Amino acid sequence: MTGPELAEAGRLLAAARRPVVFTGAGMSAESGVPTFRDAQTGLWQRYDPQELATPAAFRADPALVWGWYETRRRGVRRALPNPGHRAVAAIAARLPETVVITQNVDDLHERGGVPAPVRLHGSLFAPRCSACARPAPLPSDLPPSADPPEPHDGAEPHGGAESHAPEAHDGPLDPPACADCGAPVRPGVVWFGEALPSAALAAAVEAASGCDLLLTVGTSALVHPAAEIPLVAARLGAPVVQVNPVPTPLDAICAVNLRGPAGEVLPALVRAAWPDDAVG
Ligand code: BJW
Ligand code: ZN
Repeated sequence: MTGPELAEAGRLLAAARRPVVFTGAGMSAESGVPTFRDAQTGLWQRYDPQELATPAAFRADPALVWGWYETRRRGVRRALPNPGHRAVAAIAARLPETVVITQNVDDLHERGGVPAPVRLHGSLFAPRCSACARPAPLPSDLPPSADPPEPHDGAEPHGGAESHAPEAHDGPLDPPACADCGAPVRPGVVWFGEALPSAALAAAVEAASGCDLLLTVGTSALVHPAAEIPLVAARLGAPVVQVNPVPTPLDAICAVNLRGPAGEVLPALVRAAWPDDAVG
């Protein structure tokens, strides 16, 4: 990231009235939540998505899949929003028509100050029946070995370098049974081959169609249809600014590529847009 690129992105953000912030796993990487496709640390380097993130995988071995997601959910519970999440909240506070669209299944945007992001791929915190779709309660986070989240005073919001990756995979765990029909409860996320929630997808397309800036953060832009959201905005003339340490397929359509980690670049971008504000 160079000074002129940051300054140009800051100008675009300061001029925007209806920005969309579109986020992927890299948004939460500095909170210690692993991405999917990064070399060394990505989940798909260690786990086969076909065995864990498809409807067929759940049918074949519900305990394997449920246990893996429970381990990840507990990891996310221990993670904290990082300065990038706070910067997104600062943008939304400054520009009330901001729409935050996330592919992430964690709750770090909410805890970072964005109460209702548009969720394209569901949530780790919204399990439902695999047969009748009735929402199911979250399992208790006990046993007592689970560390409680650190109290957070807002002064040092970084989740820290500590990884909350499912290193110590707790192993298979039978899912609870639905209180209505008795079928196994499943994670409330979108697996490969499943349709995205139609209301969320429609809201995302509408926001991207009407935005005057799209800021894409921490996504490899390889998974469809979510990856088409920045393309919709670009096609209709909105500038696209990308925050990512490495190139992605979106580079070519971006007005500005800010190469760097979200937790550093986004606060710098907010400062560049509104130098007189005490944010970031
Ligand atoms: C940092 C950073 C830092 C690191 N700061 N940045 C068109 C073409 C080809 C294929 C398809 C197509 N249309 C559909 C498909 C099939 C498939 C698909 O896209 N496959 C491709 C992978 C080839 N799509 C689907 O199956 C979708 N469903 C569908 O199309 O249904 C059709 C249908 C219609 C009607 C009825 C029925 C069916 C569903 C996709 C669901 C994706 N689910 C997952 C798992 C969610 C649950 C879970 O968490 O386990 O969603 S997969 C995974 O990928 C997860 C993510 O949300 C998603 C995107 O990943 P993301 O966020 O981009 O992460 P990474 O790891 O890929 O990238 C991280 C980035 O961060 C990198 O660029 C880093 O450099 C960067 N980074 N540190 C900033 N500090
Ligand atoms: Zn049921």
